[in-house]
Amino acid sequence: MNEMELVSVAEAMVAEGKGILAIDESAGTIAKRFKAINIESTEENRRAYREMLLTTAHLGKHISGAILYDETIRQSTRNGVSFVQVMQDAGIIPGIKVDMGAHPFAGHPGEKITEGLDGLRQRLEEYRALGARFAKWRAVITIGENIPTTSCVDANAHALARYAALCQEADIVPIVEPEVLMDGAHSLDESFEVTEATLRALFNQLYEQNVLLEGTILKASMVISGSEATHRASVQEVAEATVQCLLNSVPAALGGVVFLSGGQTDEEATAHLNAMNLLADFPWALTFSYGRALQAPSLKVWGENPAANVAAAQKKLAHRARMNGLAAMGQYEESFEAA
Ligand code: 5MM
Repeated sequence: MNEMELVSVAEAMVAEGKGILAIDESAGTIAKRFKAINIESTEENRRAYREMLLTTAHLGKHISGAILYDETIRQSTRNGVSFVQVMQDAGIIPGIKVDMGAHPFAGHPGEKITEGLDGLRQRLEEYRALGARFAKWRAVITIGENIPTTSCVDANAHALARYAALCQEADIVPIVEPEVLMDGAHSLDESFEVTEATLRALFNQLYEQNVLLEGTILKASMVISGSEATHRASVQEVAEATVQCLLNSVPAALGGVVFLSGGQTDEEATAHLNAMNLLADFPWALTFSYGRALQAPSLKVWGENPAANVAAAQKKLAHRARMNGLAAMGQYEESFEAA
């Protein structure tokens, strides 16, 4: 394990004013996104869409790294330049999703366990040779009646730590993502309680399994009201609760914190990140690793006419990257959206 390299890659991933572009949708998820815009999910359409995103001019100004999917890391532009090369030329660190998805957790109705540890050591070796310098593994925690159970939280935390240790052995920075889903009618307080318990379980396991925290990035969900809650917490309440939850449960030694957007609108996700960064100085950088909240406007425009709208779609992505880059420094203002 090259500790110096792990720490320097982790630092670069959360460099000031930059965050991560999550474009690691698995085959099923990208098909769902494409269906919503009436685009068929063929390999060529997926390649063309990801080429549009990755070749956006000056993307590296606000994007430090991008998380790819197994298919995408092997793809190239129409002109034959590999996506990894495009990213390296733009100063964007290539990352890779290595989990094999969240599956029903046996004996625990309504809960999920993420799979993908079998053969992971060999897959990481291959991804490193292909150019990946960081990886991602997502666990899914659902809030509902009598869930999450401690066994679900602990089993996912254990798997996340096993994955993280294997990544570091291969000189790949692990992003650990224990997503507490926004789906449901739960309150901000319930979200706080579950997120705190999940993070505590995760960091216990990372400690138990000798994971170098300085060479690890946490991808956290914000502490937020459920999407069907009757009372939705304000931007300020979400920011304060999220920061308090992290301060309660995340060691200062960690390499950095990036957030997922989890179904928030793009502007909501930016406003929340900005409000957090206005609160105080933290032991870690707080930035973004959004999927939907970075891609949504761009995907919509591209889907209207993939052949003709490349430049217009890239403009949308560049705008959201800039807005979130500013939010990562607490310098975002709603009025910038119109500019
Ligand atoms: C881009 O979506 C990622 C992959 O999801 P699947 O494995 O379900 O296809 C997802 O892990 C994503 O990286 C995070 O959830 C963050 O994305 P959002 O849209 O929540 O910001």
